Amino acid sequence: MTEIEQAAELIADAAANGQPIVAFTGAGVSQESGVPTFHGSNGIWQKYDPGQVATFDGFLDDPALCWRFHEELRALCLRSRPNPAHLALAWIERALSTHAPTPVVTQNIDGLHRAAGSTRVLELHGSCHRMRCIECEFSSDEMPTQFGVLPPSCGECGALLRPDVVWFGEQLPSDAMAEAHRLAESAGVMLVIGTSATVQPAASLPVVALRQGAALIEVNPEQTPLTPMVDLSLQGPAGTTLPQLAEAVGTLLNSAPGE
Ligand code: BV8
Ligand code: ZN
Repeated sequence: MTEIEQAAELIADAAANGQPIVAFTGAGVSQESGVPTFHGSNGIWQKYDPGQVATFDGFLDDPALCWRFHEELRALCLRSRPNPAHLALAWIERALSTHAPTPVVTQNIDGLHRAAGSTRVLELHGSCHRMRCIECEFSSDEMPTQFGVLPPSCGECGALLRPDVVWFGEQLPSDAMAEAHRLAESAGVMLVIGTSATVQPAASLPVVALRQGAALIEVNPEQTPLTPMVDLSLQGPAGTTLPQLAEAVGTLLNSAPGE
């Protein structure tokens, strides 16, 4: 049995027991959509210092530079389309919809999982398609294709607007993190896709799943700190591997008795 077939078996067994199949994703799942990863050779951090553009202090120090970084990233995301990896996860959600929940917990801010049709997506690090005021409650996901002036100011109170993403040193949205923790606690299988598993506290979720007995399947062309701990390591690009996995799951579902 190939590793893809073994992975499909783990998913089908968990689904048969109604246990959630949780996809935990990082920048690698969007790499084949043209959104560069953070730590890769063409990673975003090669061009920008995260201390300057992905911390609140850096934002206050130079809000225009911070907005230029996020606007460059948002323009890339607006030009990007979901790739076969995103589409395969959305397909698996539909195929298993009568068996088990298949939520996506993502570190990505590009919005591509929802664009691919996934309906249960937890964005732990926010979204580049949303902005909020640093002073009042104003927040909006209606952002212009391009701002006339950077940094933009709040129409309600005049204070600075910021991208609604989680910067280093900032707390993750407590409701999303609590829900993600609950999912990791109850997962039958966790698919760990396209993440270097280095940024905390998100990177602790696969360990939470492992500790309670979930089967871990990693999808990544490279090894990560998680690789020695996972049940199956599918070493390849998500855009190739996940469609193969979806097809193997489909074959099992169709051959299941009473289907
Ligand atoms: C917090 C939005 C505390 C930003 C992001 C010192 C000072 C301050 C903080 C810390 C510190 N030391 C540690 C910390 C904690 C810090 C942290 O973990 N730092 C790391 C670097 C050590 N974490 C934080 O600061 C977090 N907050 O701790 O707050 C606190 C607590 C309570 C109360 C108040 C405060 C906040 C972390 C969130 C930061 N924001 N994104 C923006 O866009 O502006 S993080 C950003 O980088 C991403 O969201 C993502 O999470 C991370 C990169 O990770 P990946 O997604 O894994 O991407 P990466 O490039 O690393 O890997 C890509 C992978 O894909 C690779 O493995 C590659 O092989 C693979 N791949 C490539 N191609 C493919 C592929 N896989 C499949 N298919 C392919 N085709
Ligand atoms: Zn305001």
